[in-house]
Amino acid sequence: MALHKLELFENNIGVSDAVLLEPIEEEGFIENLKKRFHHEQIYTYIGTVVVSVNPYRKLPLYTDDVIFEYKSRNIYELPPHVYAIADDAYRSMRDKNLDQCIIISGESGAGKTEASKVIMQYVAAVSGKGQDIDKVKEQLLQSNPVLEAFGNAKTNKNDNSSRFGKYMDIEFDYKGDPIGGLITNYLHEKSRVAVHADGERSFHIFYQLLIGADNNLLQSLKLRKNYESYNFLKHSGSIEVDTIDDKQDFQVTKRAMEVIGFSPEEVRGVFELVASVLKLGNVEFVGQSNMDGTDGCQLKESYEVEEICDLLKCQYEVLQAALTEKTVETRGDKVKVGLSGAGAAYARDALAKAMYSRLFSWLVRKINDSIQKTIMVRTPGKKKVMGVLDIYGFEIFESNSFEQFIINYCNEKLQQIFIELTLKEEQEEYIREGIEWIHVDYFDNSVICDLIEKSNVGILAMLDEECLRPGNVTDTTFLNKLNQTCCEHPHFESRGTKKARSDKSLPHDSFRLRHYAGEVVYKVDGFLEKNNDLLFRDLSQAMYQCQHSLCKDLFPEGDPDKISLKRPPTAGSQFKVSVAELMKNLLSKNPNYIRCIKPNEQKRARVFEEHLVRHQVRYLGLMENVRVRRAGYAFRQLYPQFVYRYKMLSAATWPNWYGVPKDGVKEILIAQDISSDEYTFGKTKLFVRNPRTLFDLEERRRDRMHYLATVVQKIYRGWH
Ligand code: AOV
Ligand code: MG
Repeated sequence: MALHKLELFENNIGVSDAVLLEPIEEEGFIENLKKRFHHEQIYTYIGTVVVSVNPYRKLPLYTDDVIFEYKSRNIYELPPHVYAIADDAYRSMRDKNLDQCIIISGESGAGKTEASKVIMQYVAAVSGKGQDIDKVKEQLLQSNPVLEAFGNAKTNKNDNSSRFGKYMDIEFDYKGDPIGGLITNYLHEKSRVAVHADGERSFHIFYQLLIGADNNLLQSLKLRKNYESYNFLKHSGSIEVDTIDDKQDFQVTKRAMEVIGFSPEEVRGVFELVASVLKLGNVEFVGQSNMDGTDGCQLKESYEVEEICDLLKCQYEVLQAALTEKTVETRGDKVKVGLSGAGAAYARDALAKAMYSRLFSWLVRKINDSIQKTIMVRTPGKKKVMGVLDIYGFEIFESNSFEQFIINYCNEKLQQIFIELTLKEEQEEYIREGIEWIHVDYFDNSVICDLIEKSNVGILAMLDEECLRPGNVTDTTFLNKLNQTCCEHPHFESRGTKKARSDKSLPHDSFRLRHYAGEVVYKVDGFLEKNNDLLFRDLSQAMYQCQHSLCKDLFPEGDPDKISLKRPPTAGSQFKVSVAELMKNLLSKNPNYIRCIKPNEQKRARVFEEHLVRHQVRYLGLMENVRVRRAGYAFRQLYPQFVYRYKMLSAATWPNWYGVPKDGVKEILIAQDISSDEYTFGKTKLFVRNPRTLFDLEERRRDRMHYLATVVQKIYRGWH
């Protein structure tokens, strides 16, 4: 068996495992990634972690032949690849009965979603065949285009940016054949429905539908082909995107929905809702002052609402009233109060956002149900599971709001388990092998996680408290509260605290968190509203009254028989609960990591900007990862494999060693006069302290092979 990493070193295209770098310094690490990147080697290991640098071009790395090569091969036999990790995880799951998870992290545009698709492609290709199994595979693969159409959008960082977090469990039977899957989605960025930054777009499906649907469908949905007709789309100034073919993608989305098992009525129902969201954006109001001095408003024009009512099978009067008035309960009496023009516009956007994000969650549920139905016919038994996590990466924008706060909190938690698990895994290996564990210093980010999530005193708790407190609460009162509670915290800064009072780089309406990945300034504007996430009851009731097949499912709280006086949980606390569940789930599995890096901001091929990569290497904690992995011993190998590779270096082991492998290893080390400080014997593996020792051994092996080849040649010539 070849030790590929050393061969790569010889070929001078960098080392394929950064653990073998000597010395271990950031500069050398980045240089190595760069060298490899320019040789089309986008993957590099740190032990068993894969670091992936986005090539921004198609490389011949994902063909059936390559899959075949990686199938059932040992992780170090071939160049680093996501396939090798997928294969390793798949085989551990199948053969050792260990549930696996693959955690993919990295910033926006670094290649997480592409990596998750590569994993699914690999698993689909190497696992078994059969009618139901193939159907499940197809459903799992086709869930991607559907979720991307409804959940991804062009942002300034990525033309196909996932605006939701996704965790997918692929379930297998005892033979390792996929028999099901379960997708969980996290925090869909619904604010994008109503607004997006310059140069960005809303979710792909809106454009796909307008440009890809035939005239019949458009007419029946009462849509015009022109994006400019829709307020929710027209402000972006970035409608056509070079890398996106909306027309073709629409066909792909539709077909994927069919393959998954959506009925034609369901597909139609989905498009009716998408069309209604677009039309809602065009509903405008004119404010008026009522005789009694109160505010009020009217629809500027009625036809958009009429069309929505046609699509959703709703009574015009009901929707019109729900959009312009709200019911207020005072001392048991219900009173209708008119909304101001601005209030109605706010309620309209809230409805559009709720409709779209609930539709997205419904799609996820529907996909899960369809896959579930396929496996019902199969024999029950204990399932084995491989989870794939593709969640939005750490985000620092010019202006950061509640969404970035939540996304970065999630990344903070992922970093926490990354450190915990890599250390734990390393420590366990040492214990298994009976070797003394050497402590490694690393930055423990629990202190930041606590600052955000701790009960009663964390930022999320403060936010909830402010949302629930009666009286005059605003984003500013929330910030004041933070200033009081967190002023001493080393990772919190705001102008309202002593330590940052004169820091002019920090605006008065913001606070700064020192995340593990860097400092982020959050503007408090909108925190309360986004956390509250309330939809006026009149609107949910109007939606529930629609005769449209999906509306009752999407707005169950609108059922007048089930009016709950309990306040729904806030967005922040819901997210905290789902993140906690996710972490528990990940911790119960054997983790595998893919750490994605973005080499430039311009999405260009062959461009590797060191400063950008350095920043990511730092915040992904990759050097810590190398150090942990190198703690004490840089390299380890199973005894039989070591003997096989180096047997020519001792007369005792050459040409064959029939004794106990560990004794063979000893023979080789003694013959080569390697100092005993340099290695230690584990139960099944040899641990080598210094990469240099290994390189020396490799060099001697090469010389010896060369010598042996010359001898053979001489003998051969002598014979002839
Ligand atoms: P992300 O998932 O990490 O960002 P993507 O996986 O969507 O990033 O990758 C962004 C783009 O980079 C893709 O659309 C491809 O054009 C290109 N790309 C990524 N990986 C590869 C690869 N292995 N080979 C070729 N091109 C690649 V975000 O979803 O924004 O955080 O929220
Ligand atoms: Mg993505």
